[in-house]
Amino acid sequence: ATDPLRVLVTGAAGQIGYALVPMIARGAMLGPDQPIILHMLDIEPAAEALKGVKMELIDAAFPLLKGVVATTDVVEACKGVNVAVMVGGFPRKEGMERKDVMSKNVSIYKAQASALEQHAAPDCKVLVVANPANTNALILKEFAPSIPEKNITCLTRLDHNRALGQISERLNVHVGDVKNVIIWGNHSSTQYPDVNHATVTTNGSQKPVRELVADDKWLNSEFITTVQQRGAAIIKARKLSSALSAASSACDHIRDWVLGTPKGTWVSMGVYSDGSYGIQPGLIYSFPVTCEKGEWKIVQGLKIDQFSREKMDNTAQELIEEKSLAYSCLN
Ligand code: NAX
Repeated sequence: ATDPLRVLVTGAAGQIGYALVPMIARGAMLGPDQPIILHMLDIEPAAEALKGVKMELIDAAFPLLKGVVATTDVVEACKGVNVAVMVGGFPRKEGMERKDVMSKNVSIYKAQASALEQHAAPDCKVLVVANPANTNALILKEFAPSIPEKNITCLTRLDHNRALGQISERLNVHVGDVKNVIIWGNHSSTQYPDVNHATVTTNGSQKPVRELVADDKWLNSEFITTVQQRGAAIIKARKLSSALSAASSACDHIRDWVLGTPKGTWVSMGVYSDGSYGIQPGLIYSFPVTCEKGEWKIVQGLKIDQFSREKMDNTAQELIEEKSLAYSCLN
């Protein structure tokens, strides 16, 4: 029998946590044959709610779920974890300054970085979901220097999946037949959803999305803003932010990272920039990646036109500013 893997979910009593933990326990993240021990962390005000989630996990009698740790102690939460999904954070509340939100999250991610560094399994893979996701991941990386930087990522797969969804709706094709969109940059409204290399499989052959949509005006404006603003549209409709789609895409992110991307397919992940595509090293930036044997690799050699270049640089610029804001909070 396979040994169980320990998966940490922080902020597990929250909305995304509530959608995410049953998905993990059903094998959506690490596969249908991989037993799981779930570690759930939240803070004291949510301790009772967290207990309730644990009760429900027990009641659901998941065959793959070999244990549940529900705690408000970050050290206990991080012990021996193989995968860490960081959903907990300080939300932006109305009227709050950007700097105040950043400052709260910097101190959370600094503390959790140290706990992971000291207590997680040495090869632990980290996915940061909580906003500002790229910059939280960067802080985590800075304060967990012994965790290899390639093990620290942030979630832009939701944006990626939203882009696939928009193309599939527009062309009236199944979303599984659309692939190789790219989300470049920050998980924020400056992200650049790029369809220049995306394809649709119809009747066994692959056609470029640009050719099939045949409406550059829509692709270069409305499509991009719809994907960028999708989070806000969900809030408007649901009076709550995206949760099931965020949880599902977090599973997709880890699953593809650990089990590999299908041949000929790439996905978007926020990863530590090595300078590819002229993006300043030292930022966590979303790139197209392929994964094999538990390692991601940035897709190289894609042609970048002037339109894309500007948008890729613009979102990099925002990340540079977030980084300096985050550093100014460290003192
Ligand atoms: P909720 O407010 O429902 O849940 C957050 C949970 O985190 C709460 O239970 C809270 O008590 C807990 N928490 C706060 N500080 C903590 C700490 N120091 N340690 C452990 N837990 C802590 O928010 P939810 O809707 O679940 O969203 C969670 C985060 O995901 C937010 O930061 C949100 O902005 C971000 N998102 C990121 C997305 C992405 O694609 N990267 C998309 C969805 C989502 O908006």
